[in-house]
Amino acid sequence: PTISIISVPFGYGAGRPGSEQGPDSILKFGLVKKLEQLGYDVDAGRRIQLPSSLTPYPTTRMKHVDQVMAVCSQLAREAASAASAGSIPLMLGGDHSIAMGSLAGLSRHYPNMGVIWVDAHSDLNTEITSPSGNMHGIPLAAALGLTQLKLTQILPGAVQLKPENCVIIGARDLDRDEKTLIRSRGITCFTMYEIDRLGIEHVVQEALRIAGTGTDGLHVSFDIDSVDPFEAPGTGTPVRGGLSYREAHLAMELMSESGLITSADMVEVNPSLDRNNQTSKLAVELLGSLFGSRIL
Ligand code: DIR
Ligand code: MN
Ligand code: MN
Ligand code: MN
Repeated sequence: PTISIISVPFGYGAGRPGSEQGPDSILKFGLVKKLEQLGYDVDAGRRIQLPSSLTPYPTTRMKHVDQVMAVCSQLAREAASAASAGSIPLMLGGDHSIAMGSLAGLSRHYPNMGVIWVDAHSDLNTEITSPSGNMHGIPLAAALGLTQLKLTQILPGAVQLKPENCVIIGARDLDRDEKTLIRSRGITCFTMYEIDRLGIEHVVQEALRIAGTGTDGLHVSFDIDSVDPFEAPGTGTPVRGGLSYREAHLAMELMSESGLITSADMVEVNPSLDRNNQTSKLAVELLGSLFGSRIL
């Protein structure tokens, strides 16, 4: 099998700079070699070009919305083309706003896709409810068709996610309107409370059942801030009480063993906030587990 790595060096969807350095850092710490050792053909040459209109000063309440749209449109085309070529698209962020591009593109190939969203946050704000104006807080809402911004504006022919095919894992910092939305739309959300009580194995198996049954593809969108800041300090919005090192790996190992995963994002790695490149190295290891690396 082939993995197509798509680098998306864009960080203006986050509140602070640095995640645009994520892709190069993850690649520098050996992702391609690791995936090749696991037996994949790796196509690592795809890189999204940034819009020339990039200015660090936001001009709208939702910050840098035009730039996010431009990056996501390009990414959507790359992801769609990689998926139709039969390979596994792996998007390296960048901040989490880029997932709107991933999902727009992938949904054209997998119109009934499931998504497992591993994140400290639920990314279910809208242009109306967002307290920060940061675009990385809205991608899951956008994919579900709950924002003014629609996936079809990113890529014609894109298909919205169905709430019953979407599962959040690792949440522990939800805004008020996000909580309301999770309840009203019936989105499955395994917060850290459920992980503590049920165990990560049970939670991930349930997530695979919910998002992987009756769907035609399964995308993992992995925000590195899902992992506890003790292990993953290099991220823009760290929240205490996250996944342990082994919980994160076991989640990836179980998703790998399911054989259901057809694409993934690894986002919010911010090398400028990291300690000894610990977070970039963790991202490489976790992607190894997602694509078949085993202890024994
Ligand atoms: C917050 C933070 N809910 C917002 N979101 C983050 O800005 O909408 N997502 N950091 O990863
Ligand atoms: Mn996120
Ligand atoms: Mn997050
Ligand atoms: Mn059960």
